[in-house]
Amino acid sequence: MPVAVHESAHTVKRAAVAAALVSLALLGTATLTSCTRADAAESRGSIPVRTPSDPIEGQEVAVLTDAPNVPPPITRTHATKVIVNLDIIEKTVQIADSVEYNVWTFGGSVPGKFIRVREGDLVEIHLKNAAGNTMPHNIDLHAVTGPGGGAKVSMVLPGSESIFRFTAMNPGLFIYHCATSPVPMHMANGMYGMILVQPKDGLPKVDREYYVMQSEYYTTGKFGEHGLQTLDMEKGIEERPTYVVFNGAVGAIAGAKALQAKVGERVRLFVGDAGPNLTSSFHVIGEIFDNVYGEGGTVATQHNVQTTLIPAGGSTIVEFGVEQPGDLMIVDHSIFRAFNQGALGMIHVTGPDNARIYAGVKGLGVKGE
Ligand SMILES: [Cu+2]
Repeated sequence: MPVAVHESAHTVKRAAVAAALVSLALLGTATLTSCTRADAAESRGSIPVRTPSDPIEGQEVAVLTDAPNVPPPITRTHATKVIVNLDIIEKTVQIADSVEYNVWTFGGSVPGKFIRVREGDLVEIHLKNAAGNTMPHNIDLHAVTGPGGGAKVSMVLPGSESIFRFTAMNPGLFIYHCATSPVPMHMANGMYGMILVQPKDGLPKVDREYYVMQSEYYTTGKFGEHGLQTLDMEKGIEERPTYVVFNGAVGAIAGAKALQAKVGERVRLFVGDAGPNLTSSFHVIGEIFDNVYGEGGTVATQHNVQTTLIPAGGSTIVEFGVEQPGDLMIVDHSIFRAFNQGALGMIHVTGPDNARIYAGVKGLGVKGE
């Protein structure tokens, strides 16, 4: 009997423990499940099927800029019709010291014009192919919702013009490029640029905005070989660029052409990677990105970043406060590209030195040593 009582008590105790464990487990599961669902829902966001509904008030001609300049922020609070006049120009430019190349351009330089519109705008692209040009061209803007991103309806022969419209429904920083066959050839020859679809509520105020675009040239001659160079398709296919550059040429944003900033300012870089092949490990030596809008989207997805990846055919937006004077080097941190292929730019920062932030104490590079 005592044994039976004991067993019975033990059984009851065991059952109670089991019940408690089960309820704890259930509670845990319920908590976990609800957390997971809430977090997942938040991280996924909603998936809108968009319909343009903002009334289009008036019309304006887009201000277009050459790199490294960016059109001023849009301050209007309504949607409008924006006319974008893009002239395709084939010309010979210098891509390095004594190295020339026959580029095909959107607006006369590589990279092409920077376009800035507002989310909800009705954008009308007027694409003119100059009479003296040799090739048909078109445009695929990654900001377009529709087949080919505009390429299907924008093909234009030398001496004529194509016009097409789209509503800029998704905000963000987008690449555009020529998509005429053979597409890699048109892109390798310089046919790319960027369009910012500014979110309706704008971007945080900064002191300076710059347009920086990485891309590659595949030339028949070696890096630095003088004279007029032509496209080496084999190198392109093998993804062996001769040049990797910012803003279309070696030194385009270095030395006397360096980007400028002052201590105490906030800087935003709109950075694109036209490829045609390479992903960029984008880095600014001596600076840390306070905000990175990953892949050119509209959410600051990360803070305090050293190097950010930019896919070919993609972009990123980086923002940082400038705290210390000196030259900040812009590089693709796949570092042979920076020091042997041209992927080197510069931000020249002026202003008061702050030894609390940065100071040499002893060594070869220290003044007075
Ligand atoms: Cu083209």
